[in-house]
Amino acid sequence: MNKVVISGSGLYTPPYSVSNDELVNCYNSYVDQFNQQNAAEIEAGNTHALAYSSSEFIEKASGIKSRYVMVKDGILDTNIMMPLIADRPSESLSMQAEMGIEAANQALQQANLTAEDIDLVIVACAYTQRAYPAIAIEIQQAMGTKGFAYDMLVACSSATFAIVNAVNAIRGGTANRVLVINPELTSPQINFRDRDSHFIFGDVATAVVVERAELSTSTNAFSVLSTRCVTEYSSNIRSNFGFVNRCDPENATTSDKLFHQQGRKVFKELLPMIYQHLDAQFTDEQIKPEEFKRLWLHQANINMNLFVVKKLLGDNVEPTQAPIVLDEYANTASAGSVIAFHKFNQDFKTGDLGLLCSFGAGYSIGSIVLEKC
Ligand code: CO8
Repeated sequence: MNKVVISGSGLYTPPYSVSNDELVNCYNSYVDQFNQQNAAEIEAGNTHALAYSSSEFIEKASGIKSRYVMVKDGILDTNIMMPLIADRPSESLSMQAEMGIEAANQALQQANLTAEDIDLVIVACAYTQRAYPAIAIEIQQAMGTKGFAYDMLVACSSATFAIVNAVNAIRGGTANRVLVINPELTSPQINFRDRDSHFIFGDVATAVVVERAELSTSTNAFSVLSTRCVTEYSSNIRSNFGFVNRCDPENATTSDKLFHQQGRKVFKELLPMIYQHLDAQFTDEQIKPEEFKRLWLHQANINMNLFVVKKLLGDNVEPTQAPIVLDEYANTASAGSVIAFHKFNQDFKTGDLGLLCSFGAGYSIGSIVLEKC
């Protein structure tokens, strides 16, 4: 079987940042507006008054301080509360292709490769902005990569599952060098009028090059030692957005067509799954958790990450062992663990071990053990 390495990574950070205070000010103005407009119904007990959001709650409950967005116009306008993203003509590059190419070029540069060296592109993210033609094929055309390309969606585990697909394609001989790209354009799916979730997500794009070890000339390559994926159906993180929505016009834009979740339940149900999943993988691979120099974990909630890390490594964990990026980027769906990997791997020496791990909707968990070459 071909040995496989991750030989480069890239990160595209969108141009606009939105702070918790900006978001909360807008949300609270909307609450005042709603409660005023519905005063009679609220008084009569037919409608619940909306409660204020707060930056203190957001930071304490999630660890998020700000997020990036591709388009800020509209998000902070109480009458709009969504990014105003204009339709582009079919001949123009799509927004997700544009974001993905920026990250992909960085990953190629780090891997010491050019686009023609790539024979498979996988675009993996929580949403693609259209069903077809695949964003990956659009990127293939725009960058000039060879071979074939496809899109895949597994919510927050899209990036790790796609890396596993890339590894298997190389091991099986259907590709030699794969670009895995995660253009996470989440802001159009955020319900900015929902207090429970208006603060959670941000936009970003990440990319990694996965290639046959013997072909790699990268000076910063990581050998893939072990991969593992698991899924278990749950509706606790859900969006009912889809191509059938228009067939029921009355319900086509109801709030269930945007991201929504039972955050507490997710917390309680997913954490034991993550721990059991990793424990089984480490046992099978005969690796002790303390042998990892770093855990590049999914970035949904700081308290969730602290729980996983403490369970694996004990109470005396240094912040550098499991870096947090969600304070600046918020939850970027599947890109979070790849951002952490990209930003925090330069101090690795030959033989150092790291774990890339995602967890989220589905439920889904993907984990990859990496060793610095
Ligand atoms: N401001 C002030 N108070 C608030 C707010 C707010 N914004 N929101 C809730 N509260 C209140 C609640 O009403 C509640 O009040 P009370 O006790 O009176 O009922 C109190 O604060 C506590 O509420 P919670 O119990 O809900 O608060 P938590 O401590 O559980 O924190 C979190 C909420 C942050 C949502 C937390 O539960 C969490 O992060 N859970 C993990 C969820 C998770 O990991 N989800 C993964 C989702 S991402 C994913 O899988 C990818 C999907 C695809 C991408 C989608 C792109 C859009």
